[in-house]
Amino acid sequence: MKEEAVRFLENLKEKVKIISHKDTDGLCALAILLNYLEKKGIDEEHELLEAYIENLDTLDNMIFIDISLDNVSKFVTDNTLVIDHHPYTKKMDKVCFYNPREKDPKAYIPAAYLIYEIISEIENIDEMKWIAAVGIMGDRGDLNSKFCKDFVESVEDKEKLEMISRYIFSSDLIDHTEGMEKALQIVRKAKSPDEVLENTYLKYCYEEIQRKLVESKRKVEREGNILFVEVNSRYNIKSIIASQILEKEEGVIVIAYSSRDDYYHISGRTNTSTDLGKIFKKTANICGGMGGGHEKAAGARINKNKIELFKEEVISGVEEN
Ligand SMILES: [Mn+2]
Repeated sequence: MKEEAVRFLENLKEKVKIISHKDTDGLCALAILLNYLEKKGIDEEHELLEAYIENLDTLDNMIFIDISLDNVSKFVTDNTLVIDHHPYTKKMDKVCFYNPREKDPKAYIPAAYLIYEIISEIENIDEMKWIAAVGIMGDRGDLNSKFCKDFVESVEDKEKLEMISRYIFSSDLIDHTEGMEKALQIVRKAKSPDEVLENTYLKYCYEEIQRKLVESKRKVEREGNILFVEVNSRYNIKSIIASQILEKEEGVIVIAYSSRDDYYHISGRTNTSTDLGKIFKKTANICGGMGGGHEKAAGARINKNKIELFKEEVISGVEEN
Protein backbone atom coordinates (compact mmCIF):
# COMPACT_ATOMS: atom_id res chain seq x y z
CA MET A 1 0.00 0.00 0.00
CA LYS A 2 1.09 3.52 -0.72
CA GLU A 3 0.75 4.65 2.91
CA GLU A 4 3.20 1.97 4.08
CA ALA A 5 5.74 3.14 1.54
CA VAL A 6 5.33 6.77 2.63
CA ARG A 7 5.85 5.78 6.26
CA PHE A 8 8.91 3.68 5.36
CA LEU A 9 10.62 6.68 3.78
CA GLU A 10 9.56 9.04 6.58
CA ASN A 11 10.98 6.70 9.20
CA LEU A 12 14.20 5.95 7.37
CA LYS A 13 17.19 7.36 9.25
CA GLU A 14 20.13 5.00 8.65
CA LYS A 15 22.04 4.07 5.52
CA VAL A 16 20.01 2.29 2.86
CA LYS A 17 20.91 0.17 -0.16
CA ILE A 18 18.79 0.68 -3.26
CA ILE A 19 18.49 -1.72 -6.16
CA SER A 20 16.70 -0.38 -9.20
CA HIS A 21 16.02 -1.80 -12.63
CA LYS A 22 18.63 -0.98 -15.26
CA ASP A 23 16.34 0.80 -17.68
CA THR A 24 15.02 4.32 -18.19
CA ASP A 25 12.13 3.93 -15.77
CA GLY A 26 14.30 2.43 -13.01
CA LEU A 27 16.91 5.12 -13.54
CA CYS A 28 14.41 7.98 -13.30
CA ALA A 29 12.77 6.47 -10.23
CA LEU A 30 16.20 6.16 -8.60
CA ALA A 31 17.13 9.74 -9.52
CA ILE A 32 14.08 11.11 -7.71
CA LEU A 33 14.65 8.92 -4.66
CA LEU A 34 18.36 9.78 -4.41
CA ASN A 35 17.59 13.50 -4.46
CA TYR A 36 15.09 13.00 -1.65
CA LEU A 37 17.56 10.98 0.46
CA GLU A 38 20.31 13.52 -0.12
CA LYS A 39 18.09 16.32 1.11
CA LYS A 40 17.26 14.30 4.24
CA GLY A 41 20.96 13.55 4.79
CA ILE A 42 20.52 9.77 4.53
CA ASP A 43 23.52 7.80 3.38
CA GLU A 44 22.93 5.40 0.49
CA GLU A 45 24.51 2.99 -1.93
CA HIS A 46 22.78 1.91 -5.11
CA GLU A 47 22.99 -0.38 -8.10
CA LEU A 48 21.13 -0.58 -11.40
CA LEU A 49 20.58 -4.27 -12.18
CA GLU A 50 18.82 -6.49 -14.69
CA ALA A 51 15.43 -7.71 -13.50
CA TYR A 52 16.76 -11.16 -12.63
CA ILE A 53 19.13 -10.89 -9.66
CA GLU A 54 21.37 -13.84 -8.94
CA ASN A 55 23.50 -12.62 -6.03
CA LEU A 56 23.29 -9.59 -3.83
CA ASP A 57 24.96 -8.27 -0.69
CA THR A 58 22.29 -6.64 1.44
CA LEU A 59 22.29 -4.01 4.16
CA ASP A 60 19.73 -3.83 7.00
CA ASN A 61 17.70 -1.27 5.08
CA MET A 62 16.86 -2.20 1.50
CA ILE A 63 14.77 -0.56 -1.21
CA PHE A 64 13.99 -2.35 -4.48
CA ILE A 65 12.53 -0.38 -7.36
CA ASP A 66 10.99 -1.48 -10.65
CA ILE A 67 11.79 -5.17 -10.10
CA SER A 68 9.07 -7.77 -9.47
CA LEU A 69 8.59 -8.91 -5.88
CA ASP A 70 9.11 -12.47 -7.17
CA ASN A 71 12.68 -11.60 -8.20
CA VAL A 72 13.67 -9.90 -4.96
CA SER A 73 12.03 -12.20 -2.40
CA LYS A 74 15.35 -13.98 -1.73
CA PHE A 75 16.97 -10.73 -0.64
CA VAL A 76 14.45 -9.07 1.65
CA THR A 77 15.60 -8.03 5.12
CA ASP A 78 13.58 -7.03 8.20
CA ASN A 79 13.36 -3.52 6.81
CA THR A 80 12.72 -3.72 3.08
CA LEU A 81 10.62 -1.57 0.78
CA VAL A 82 9.60 -2.73 -2.70
CA ILE A 83 8.09 -0.26 -5.15
CA ASP A 84 7.18 -1.86 -8.43
CA HIS A 85 4.65 -2.16 -11.21
CA HIS A 86 5.33 -5.65 -12.61
CA PRO A 87 3.09 -8.66 -12.06
CA TYR A 88 3.97 -10.80 -9.04
CA THR A 89 2.61 -14.06 -7.68
CA LYS A 90 2.54 -13.69 -3.91
CA LYS A 91 2.75 -10.82 -1.46
CA MET A 92 5.20 -11.19 1.43
CA ASP A 93 4.09 -10.22 4.92
CA LYS A 94 7.33 -8.76 6.14
CA VAL A 95 7.89 -6.56 3.09
CA CYS A 96 6.71 -3.01 2.83
CA PHE A 97 5.22 -3.10 -0.65
CA TYR A 98 3.64 -0.71 -3.10
CA ASN A 99 2.44 -1.95 -6.48
CA PRO A 100 -0.75 -0.53 -8.04
CA ARG A 101 -1.48 -4.03 -9.41
CA GLU A 102 -2.37 -5.08 -5.88
CA LYS A 103 -5.61 -3.13 -6.25
CA ASP A 104 -5.96 -3.30 -10.01
CA PRO A 105 -4.11 -6.20 -11.69
CA LYS A 106 -4.26 -4.37 -15.02
CA ALA A 107 -2.74 -1.12 -13.76
CA TYR A 108 0.22 0.06 -15.83
CA ILE A 109 1.99 2.80 -13.92
CA PRO A 110 5.79 2.88 -14.23
CA ALA A 111 7.97 3.04 -11.12
CA ALA A 112 9.25 6.58 -11.72
CA TYR A 113 5.72 7.84 -11.24
CA LEU A 114 5.19 5.70 -8.14
CA ILE A 115 8.30 7.11 -6.45
CA TYR A 116 7.22 10.62 -7.42
CA GLU A 117 3.76 9.96 -6.02
CA ILE A 118 5.08 8.60 -2.70
CA ILE A 119 7.61 11.34 -2.06
CA SER A 120 5.05 13.99 -3.06
CA GLU A 121 3.07 12.86 0.01
CA ILE A 122 6.01 13.90 2.17
CA GLU A 123 7.16 17.09 0.48
CA ASN A 124 6.68 19.16 -2.64
CA ILE A 125 8.88 17.81 -5.44
CA ASP A 126 7.21 19.49 -8.41
CA GLU A 127 10.66 20.41 -9.71
CA MET A 128 11.21 16.69 -10.44
CA LYS A 129 7.92 16.05 -12.18
CA TRP A 130 9.67 15.96 -15.57
CA ILE A 131 11.95 13.14 -14.36
CA ALA A 132 8.89 11.05 -13.49
CA ALA A 133 7.49 11.77 -16.97
CA VAL A 134 10.72 10.63 -18.65
CA GLY A 135 10.53 7.35 -16.71
CA ILE A 136 6.92 6.84 -17.74
CA MET A 137 7.81 7.38 -21.38
CA GLY A 138 10.79 5.05 -21.13
CA ASP A 139 8.39 2.25 -20.17
CA ARG A 140 5.77 3.44 -22.70
CA GLY A 141 3.38 4.12 -19.86
CA ASP A 142 1.84 7.00 -21.79
CA LEU A 143 0.82 4.55 -24.54
CA ASN A 144 -0.53 1.92 -22.17
CA SER A 145 -2.43 3.96 -19.63
CA LYS A 146 -4.75 6.94 -19.86
CA PHE A 147 -3.63 8.04 -16.41
CA CYS A 148 0.03 8.12 -17.48
CA LYS A 149 -0.81 9.84 -20.75
CA ASP A 150 -2.56 12.64 -18.87
CA PHE A 151 0.35 12.96 -16.45
CA VAL A 152 2.93 13.21 -19.24
CA GLU A 153 0.78 15.76 -21.04
CA SER A 154 0.60 17.88 -17.91
CA VAL A 155 4.38 18.34 -18.16
CA GLU A 156 5.69 20.80 -20.72
CA ASP A 157 8.00 19.82 -23.58
CA LYS A 158 6.91 16.26 -24.18
CA GLU A 159 9.28 16.00 -27.17
CA LYS A 160 12.24 16.94 -25.02
CA LEU A 161 11.32 14.30 -22.47
CA GLU A 162 11.04 11.66 -25.18
CA MET A 163 14.51 12.68 -26.34
CA ILE A 164 15.93 12.34 -22.82
CA SER A 165 14.49 8.86 -22.65
CA ARG A 166 16.37 8.04 -25.88
CA TYR A 167 19.57 9.60 -24.51
CA ILE A 168 19.42 7.34 -21.46
CA PHE A 169 18.74 4.27 -23.56
CA SER A 170 21.75 5.12 -25.76
CA SER A 171 24.06 5.53 -22.75
CA ASP A 172 23.20 1.96 -21.79
CA LEU A 173 24.00 0.67 -25.29
CA ILE A 174 27.33 2.51 -25.41
CA ASP A 175 28.73 2.08 -21.90
CA HIS A 176 26.27 -0.31 -20.19
CA THR A 177 26.07 0.04 -16.40
CA GLU A 178 28.76 2.70 -16.34
CA GLY A 179 26.86 4.75 -18.94
CA MET A 180 23.65 4.38 -16.99
CA GLU A 181 25.34 5.56 -13.79
CA LYS A 182 26.61 8.64 -15.63
CA ALA A 183 23.14 9.28 -17.03
CA LEU A 184 21.65 8.85 -13.55
CA GLN A 185 23.90 11.53 -12.08
CA ILE A 186 23.29 13.87 -15.02
CA VAL A 187 19.50 13.52 -14.76
CA ARG A 188 19.30 13.91 -10.99
CA LYS A 189 21.49 17.01 -10.93
CA ALA A 190 19.82 18.71 -13.90
CA LYS A 191 17.57 21.65 -13.05
CA SER A 192 15.63 21.26 -16.30
CA PRO A 193 15.20 18.92 -19.30
CA ASP A 194 17.33 21.31 -21.37
CA GLU A 195 20.28 20.78 -19.09
CA VAL A 196 20.16 17.03 -19.83
CA LEU A 197 19.80 17.59 -23.57
CA GLU A 198 22.83 19.89 -23.57
CA ASN A 199 25.02 17.34 -21.83
CA THR A 200 27.89 16.41 -24.16
CA TYR A 201 28.29 12.84 -22.93
CA LEU A 202 24.64 11.89 -23.43
CA LYS A 203 24.51 13.73 -26.73
CA TYR A 204 27.51 11.75 -27.91
CA CYS A 205 25.90 8.43 -26.90
CA TYR A 206 22.69 9.26 -28.72
CA GLU A 207 24.39 10.49 -31.89
CA GLU A 208 26.77 7.56 -32.01
CA ILE A 209 23.88 5.08 -31.84
CA GLN A 210 21.92 7.05 -34.46
CA ARG A 211 24.93 6.95 -36.81
CA LYS A 212 25.21 3.18 -36.39
CA LEU A 213 21.50 2.75 -37.04
CA VAL A 214 21.63 4.79 -40.24
CA GLU A 215 24.75 2.96 -41.43
CA SER A 216 23.14 -0.44 -40.85
CA LYS A 217 19.83 0.44 -42.44
CA ARG A 218 21.64 1.34 -45.64
CA LYS A 219 22.66 -2.30 -45.95
CA VAL A 220 19.26 -3.95 -46.08
CA GLU A 221 18.88 -6.85 -48.55
CA ARG A 222 15.37 -7.76 -49.57
CA GLU A 223 14.07 -11.25 -50.46
CA GLY A 224 10.32 -11.04 -50.96
CA ASN A 225 8.93 -9.84 -47.64
CA ILE A 226 12.11 -10.77 -45.76
CA LEU A 227 14.59 -8.00 -45.01
CA PHE A 228 18.11 -9.07 -44.07
CA VAL A 229 20.38 -6.54 -42.45
CA GLU A 230 23.96 -7.05 -41.34
CA VAL A 231 24.81 -4.89 -38.35
CA ASN A 232 28.49 -4.09 -38.02
CA SER A 233 28.55 -2.49 -34.64
CA ARG A 234 30.01 -3.36 -31.31
CA TYR A 235 26.83 -2.07 -29.74
CA ASN A 236 23.90 -4.40 -29.36
CA ILE A 237 21.53 -2.59 -31.69
CA LYS A 238 20.13 -5.50 -33.72
CA SER A 239 16.74 -5.58 -32.05
CA ILE A 240 16.35 -1.79 -32.21
CA ILE A 241 17.07 -1.85 -35.94
CA ALA A 242 14.60 -4.67 -36.45
CA SER A 243 11.89 -2.84 -34.48
CA GLN A 244 12.53 0.44 -36.29
CA ILE A 245 12.20 -1.20 -39.70
CA LEU A 246 9.00 -2.96 -38.62
CA GLU A 247 7.47 0.30 -37.48
CA LYS A 248 7.76 1.64 -41.01
CA GLU A 249 6.53 -1.36 -42.97
CA GLU A 250 3.61 -3.78 -42.67
CA GLY A 251 3.78 -7.49 -43.49
CA VAL A 252 7.53 -7.99 -43.28
CA ILE A 253 10.07 -10.15 -41.50
CA VAL A 254 13.31 -8.47 -40.41
CA ILE A 255 16.41 -10.57 -39.79
CA ALA A 256 19.29 -8.58 -38.29
CA TYR A 257 22.64 -10.26 -37.69
CA SER A 258 26.07 -9.33 -36.45
CA SER A 259 29.28 -11.26 -35.94
CA ARG A 260 31.05 -11.66 -32.67
CA ASP A 261 33.93 -14.11 -32.08
CA ASP A 262 33.29 -17.13 -34.29
CA TYR A 263 29.55 -16.68 -34.41
CA TYR A 264 26.73 -14.79 -36.00
CA HIS A 265 24.16 -13.54 -33.52
CA ILE A 266 20.81 -13.21 -35.22
CA SER A 267 17.71 -11.38 -34.17
CA GLY A 268 14.38 -11.74 -35.98
CA ARG A 269 11.19 -9.68 -35.68
CA THR A 270 7.99 -9.76 -37.66
CA ASN A 271 4.58 -8.14 -37.94
CA THR A 272 3.26 -11.01 -40.10
CA SER A 273 1.50 -14.13 -38.81
CA THR A 274 4.57 -16.27 -39.54
CA ASP A 275 5.81 -18.15 -36.46
CA LEU A 276 9.39 -16.92 -36.41
CA GLY A 277 10.34 -18.80 -33.24
CA LYS A 278 9.54 -22.12 -34.93
CA ILE A 279 11.43 -21.21 -38.10
CA PHE A 280 14.47 -20.00 -36.15
CA LYS A 281 14.58 -23.15 -34.09
CA LYS A 282 14.47 -25.41 -37.14
CA THR A 283 16.86 -23.31 -39.20
CA ALA A 284 19.44 -22.94 -36.44
CA ASN A 285 19.29 -26.69 -36.00
CA ILE A 286 20.04 -27.29 -39.68
CA CYS A 287 23.00 -24.89 -39.35
CA GLY A 288 24.30 -26.65 -36.24
CA GLY A 289 23.53 -23.68 -33.98
CA MET A 290 20.94 -22.72 -31.42
CA GLY A 291 17.76 -20.77 -31.93
CA GLY A 292 14.14 -20.21 -31.03
CA GLY A 293 11.83 -17.70 -29.43
CA HIS A 294 8.36 -16.32 -29.79
CA GLU A 295 6.15 -16.00 -32.84
CA LYS A 296 6.97 -12.34 -33.39
CA ALA A 297 10.49 -12.20 -31.96
CA ALA A 298 13.20 -14.83 -32.19
CA GLY A 299 16.95 -15.21 -31.87
CA ALA A 300 19.69 -17.57 -32.98
CA ARG A 301 23.41 -18.14 -32.80
CA ILE A 302 25.24 -20.00 -35.54
CA ASN A 303 28.80 -20.54 -36.73
CA LYS A 304 30.15 -17.74 -38.85
CA ASN A 305 30.46 -19.77 -42.05
CA LYS A 306 26.79 -20.81 -41.93
CA ILE A 307 25.16 -17.42 -42.46
CA GLU A 308 24.32 -17.92 -46.15
CA LEU A 309 22.80 -21.32 -45.39
CA PHE A 310 20.81 -19.74 -42.56
CA LYS A 311 19.39 -17.10 -44.90
CA GLU A 312 18.44 -19.67 -47.55
CA GLU A 313 16.79 -21.90 -44.98
CA VAL A 314 14.83 -19.01 -43.48
CA ILE A 315 13.58 -18.07 -46.95
CA SER A 316 12.37 -21.59 -47.65
CA GLY A 317 11.01 -21.94 -44.11
CA VAL A 318 8.89 -18.83 -44.60
CA GLU A 319 7.65 -20.06 -48.01
CA GLU A 320 6.56 -23.39 -46.51
CA ASN A 321 4.83 -21.72 -43.57
MN1 LIG B 1 9.47 -0.04 -15.13
